[in-house]
Amino acid sequence: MQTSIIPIKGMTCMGCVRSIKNVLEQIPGVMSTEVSLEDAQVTIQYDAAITGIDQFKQAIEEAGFEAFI
Ligand code: 9UX
Repeated sequence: MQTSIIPIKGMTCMGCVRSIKNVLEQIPGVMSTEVSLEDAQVTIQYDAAITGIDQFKQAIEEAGFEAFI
C-alpha cells in the first residue's frame, strides 16, 4: 500500500470534497481517501500495483478540478 498527497485547485465547498472523494474511491485499487477543503489537497491510500497518480489526476480533472502532480 502506498500513500500520496495531491494538491487540488478549485474546491470551494463540502460538495466539491464529496465529488472528489466519490470519483477517486471508484477507481480500482484505491483503498481510502481523505479530502481536505482547508488544505486544498487529497491524501490517497492505494495499491500501487493497480493504480497511481496519473489516474488520480485524470479523475480529478474530469470532475472539474485541477490536480497538481
Ligand atoms: Mo459546492 Mo463545488 O455548491 O463544485 S459542490 S461549489
